[in-house]
Amino acid sequence: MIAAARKAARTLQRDFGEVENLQVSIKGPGDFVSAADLRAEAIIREELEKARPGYGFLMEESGETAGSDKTHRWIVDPLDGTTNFLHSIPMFAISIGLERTTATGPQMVAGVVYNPITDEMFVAEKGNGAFLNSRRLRVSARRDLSQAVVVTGIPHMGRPGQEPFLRELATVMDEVAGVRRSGSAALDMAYVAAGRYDAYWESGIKPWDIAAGVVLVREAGGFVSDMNGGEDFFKGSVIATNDPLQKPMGALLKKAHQPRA
Ligand code: LIP
Repeated sequence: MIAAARKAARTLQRDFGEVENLQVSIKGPGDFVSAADLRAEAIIREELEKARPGYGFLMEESGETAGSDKTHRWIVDPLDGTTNFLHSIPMFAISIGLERTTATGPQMVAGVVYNPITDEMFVAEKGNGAFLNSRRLRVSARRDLSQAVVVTGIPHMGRPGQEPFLRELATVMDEVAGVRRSGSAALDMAYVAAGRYDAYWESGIKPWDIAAGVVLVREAGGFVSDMNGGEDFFKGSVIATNDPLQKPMGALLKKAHQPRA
């Protein structure tokens, strides 16, 4: 997984430099970034197929590919933070997650999130901890929302959920020390695992945006759930945080959607 991320990163680093030149072109870098995304995905698929023949794939650009091994599936976003990349904002990552299905159902068991520009390689394997460039990661120890800096995703033009999000933001911003928006869910999850953010929440998210981050946060001692505290975070809503803030954050987001008195 690390080798696949590093190999794809080499083309993304080169393409990122080219995008900066394209910002001033009339056509803009849109098509170029789409090509960069597809190139990175093809490299990752080739490397993972060599390493683990038969595993299935769920990839942002090429969708679902069933494998001969029905118990393993890669869940991959080759370029999470596409809009940042398009605007030469160096906050994007390659995200590779591995899902294993046993008698108890599917579970994420390994994850890699790599930002090629900062050279930050976040890795985790179930039961073996989470690491950033070989340094052990732990989620933050903050227990009080009033001291917490939280991160989220903001719906934009063409994305549903703007009204519910504004209710969530109005409720959360009144209780925390700060709200951030990075543009990469994979890095948001990695930063929660590293203790940089105290909590992350987002609705309308895709499995490939957060699959690797689920393992990072859990192996760093944190908790990942859907907005109702369940395991359905691949259905589009996610909260990732530490133990003390798990309940307060969930209650705050539930309060945001209660009818106003
Ligand atoms: C992005 C997510 C981000 C979300 C953006 C976008 P992409 O993924 O990582 O958190 O808010 O709207 O979906 O599209 O750059 O891979």
